[in-house]
Amino acid sequence: MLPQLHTAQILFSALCYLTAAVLVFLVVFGIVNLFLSFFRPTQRQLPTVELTLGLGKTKLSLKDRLGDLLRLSRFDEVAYGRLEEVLISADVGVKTTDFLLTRLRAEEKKHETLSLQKILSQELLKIFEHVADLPSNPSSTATPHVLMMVGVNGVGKTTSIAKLAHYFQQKGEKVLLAAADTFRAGAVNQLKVWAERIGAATLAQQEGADPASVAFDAVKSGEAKAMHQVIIDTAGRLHTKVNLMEELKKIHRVIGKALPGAPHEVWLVIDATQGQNAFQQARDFHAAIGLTGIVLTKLDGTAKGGIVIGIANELQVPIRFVGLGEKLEDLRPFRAQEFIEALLG
Ligand SMILES: Nc1nc2c(ncn2[C@@H]2O[C@H](COP(=O)(O)OP(=O)(O)O)[C@@H](O)[C@H]2O)c(=O)[nH]1
Ligand SMILES: [Mg+2]
Repeated sequence: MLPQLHTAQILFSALCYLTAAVLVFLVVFGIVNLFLSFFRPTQRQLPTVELTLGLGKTKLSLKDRLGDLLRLSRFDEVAYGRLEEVLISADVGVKTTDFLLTRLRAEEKKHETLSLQKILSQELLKIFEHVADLPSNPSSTATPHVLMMVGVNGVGKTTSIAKLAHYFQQKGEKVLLAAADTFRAGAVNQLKVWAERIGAATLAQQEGADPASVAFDAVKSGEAKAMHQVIIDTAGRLHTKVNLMEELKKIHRVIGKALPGAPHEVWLVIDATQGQNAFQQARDFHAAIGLTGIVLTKLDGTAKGGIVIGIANELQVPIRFVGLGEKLEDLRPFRAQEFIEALLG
């Protein structure tokens, strides 16, 4: 009886000590955490796995359509035929599909054991890396850094501008938005509402004002107020209308008069769901005013993201941001590696 009681007492005391130790640990952990929280930056950082997560929401995938082909390291003509079909159906474009197939045939001979998935990933990465460093960079040191956004109607220029402004503000930059879409009724107001929501400055004149004059004033104001970024919204215009493209060239010239060297970037916004038509827009805008970047929106609404491969390869214009939805956080910097992983799994 006695030894049993003794064991029970020992077990009970051990349990008490253990509970006390856990409690002490929790209290100390809580205090240390509270203390450390005073030193953590309050500014919210964008998550680094952003694009992977975002693309996870899309249907964007060549993997499903290529299936077992991706694992092969030797192909016959039937396999090449299937690959060609899949690349073209994903909006990669005929020219770039031909280019990729030629590259794959050459690489396949060189590497006996590499799978199609590996070789295709490498070739796609080469295309994106080649253009990534060509034009000036968004983190250019010019102050203010002037970014002009162009594109056809409804592709997502204005909303992308708001998302971009939000992105720059998250990095601690001061942003001024210029309402140079003075043509469409309600466009000035749409930009103002967005600016208010995210706490960015705006420069606007009345509807119908000369867009070049709005852009000029915005750049001057951005300079006077020591803004980091001046982002210029422009009216949507058909790439086939010569007079509208001339107006865009005028805005571009006038911005250069307000600040020599500006605009530092001209980004075309294209809608991924428009497929080859978006490619044609990129070609025409690039020829007319010289693009330094592409923003690809509505990737959440299509499985055909291949358009950016053709644009990077044939027009040599880098892809800067991708839009994956309508929320502020849904515009993410384009990262080639992650994009390719989302495509090929
Ligand atoms: N699903 C989705 N919708 C978008 C995206 N980007 C923009 N939109 C929507 O596209 C519509 C047109 O956008 P807007 O910025 O006014 O186009 P703009 O005429 O080029 O200025 C709006 O309803 C936006 O919310 C995106 O990445 N995904
Ligand atoms: Mg707009």
